[in-house]
Amino acid sequence: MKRLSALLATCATVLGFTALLSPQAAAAAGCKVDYTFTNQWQGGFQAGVKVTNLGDPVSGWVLKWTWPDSGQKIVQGWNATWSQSGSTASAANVDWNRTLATGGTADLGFTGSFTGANPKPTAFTLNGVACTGSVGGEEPPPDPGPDPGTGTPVGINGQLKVCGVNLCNQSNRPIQLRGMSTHGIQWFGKCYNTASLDALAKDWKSDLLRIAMYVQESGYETDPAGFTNRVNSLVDMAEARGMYALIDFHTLTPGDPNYNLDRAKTFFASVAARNADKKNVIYEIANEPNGVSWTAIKNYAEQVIPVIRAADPDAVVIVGTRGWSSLGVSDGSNESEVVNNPVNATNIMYAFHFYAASHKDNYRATLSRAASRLPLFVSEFGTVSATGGGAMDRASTTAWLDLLDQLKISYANWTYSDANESSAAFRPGTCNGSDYSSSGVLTESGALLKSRISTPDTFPTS
Ligand code: IDC
Repeated sequence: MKRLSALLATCATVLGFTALLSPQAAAAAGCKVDYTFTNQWQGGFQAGVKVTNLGDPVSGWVLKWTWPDSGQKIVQGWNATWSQSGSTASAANVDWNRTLATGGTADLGFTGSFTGANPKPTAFTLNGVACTGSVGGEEPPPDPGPDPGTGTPVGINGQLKVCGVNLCNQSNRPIQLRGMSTHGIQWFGKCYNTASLDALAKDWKSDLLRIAMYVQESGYETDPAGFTNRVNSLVDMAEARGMYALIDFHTLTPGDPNYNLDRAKTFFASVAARNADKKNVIYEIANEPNGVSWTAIKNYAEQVIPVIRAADPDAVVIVGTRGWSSLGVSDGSNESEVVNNPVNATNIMYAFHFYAASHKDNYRATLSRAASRLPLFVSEFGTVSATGGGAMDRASTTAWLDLLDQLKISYANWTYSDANESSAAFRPGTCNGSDYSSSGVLTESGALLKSRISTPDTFPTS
C-alpha cells in the first residue's frame, strides 16, 4: 500500500498535479525538522530548515508549518518554492531535491520579517503527515517543560494562590510581585522581543509581565486567533525567563465588560486550556469597567471565571472594579459595594488602578482601608496623569509605591514601551533598536520604575 502511494505520488508529481492528491496518498510516514535561527536583527531574521524524511522514500513533497505568532512573513527563501497563506508557510521541493530517500535530507532556508515575538514553529507536516521526529513506534523523549530557573520569581514561588487578602506562593507565604505592563500589543508588539524581555527579567529583575491585549481599538476583535497566539507566545517568553505573565483582557471602551462577554468566554477558554499546566499565569478578565454598575461587573465575572476554572482550576483570577478599576472611587462610590457583594468565586483578587498625578490621598485611603477586607492587585498604574501623559508626579508615585510595598500589594506599571507619552518607560524609538539596558534609553518614569522594581525581592520559602 505504501509502495503504491509512493508510486502514485511520483506519477502525480510528474504529471504536475500533486495538489490534487489527498495528503495521505503522497504521505511520508515520519519526518523530522530542525528549524534554527541563523541570524536575527530588528524586525528580521534568517532561518535554516533541515527536513529529514524518516518514512518511505518520497518523490515530490511539501513541508508546512504554522507560526504560533502571526507576525512572521517569508521575504525570500531558497532551495524550495516558498509560499505563505496567513501564518502558514509552505516549502515545496524544487526539481533537484524532489526525491527524498528514507533518511534523506533537504536543507532549506529563508529570510523573514516579524512583528511581535518570533517564536519557532513547533509543528511541521511533510505531505500532510505530522513530523514527530520518530520512526515506527518510537516515542519522542518526554518534554520536561521549560525550567523556570532556580532563583527566578516563578522558580521560587511556583503556583500562586490567594490566601486571605494576600497573594501567596507555593510555601503559603504572602508575597508581592513587582513588574511592568506592556502597552497595547496591537501597537507596540515590536517592543516585546528577546532583548527587551531579557532586560526586563535580568536588569529590571521584574517579577511579572502584564500582557495588555486590547479587545477593541484594532485589538482582539479584529483577529481572535492571531491575538490569542501572540498572548500565548508572550506567556512562553515570560515563563522562559522565570517571570509571571498576567493575561489582561484589556477592555476599555465600551466600559461595560458584558459587551465583550462572548469574546471573553472564547478567549479565556482557549488561553486557559493552553496554559493550564503552567505555573506562571494569572488571568485579568476585564481591565477597566467604566460607566457600569458593580452588579453588572460581578455578573460578568461570574460567567467568565467558571470558563477559566473548567480548563485551569488553580490559577489566580483578577476582577476589574467599578470606575476604571478604582473600587468605585472614580464614580463617587467606594470598596463597600464589593465587600458587601463579593464575586461568588474563590482564588480571586480585585483590581485597583491609579495614576499618581491624578489619584492621590482619597484613593490611597480607600486602598489602605480595602486592603484589610479584599485581596487587591494593582494590575495597572501610572506615574503620570490618567491620560497616560503629563508630568510625572514623583512624590505621589513614591507615596503610592511605599504604600504598596508596605501592604505587600503586587503591581504592574503602565508601560514597558517606547510610546510617545510620559507613562512609557523607554524613549520614543527605543524599540527600533536593540538596547533596552542602558540608562540613556529610559524616560524619567522608566528610570524611577526600574530603580524600584530591581531591588531584591523578599520571597519567603518557609
Ligand atoms: C492609554 C494609552 C494611550 C492610548 C489610550 C487609548 O496610554 O496611548 O491612546 O490608552 O487606548 C488606562 C487604560 C489604558 C490607558 C491608560 C492611560 O487602562 O489603556 O492607556 N489608562 O490613559 N486607565 C487609566 C489610564
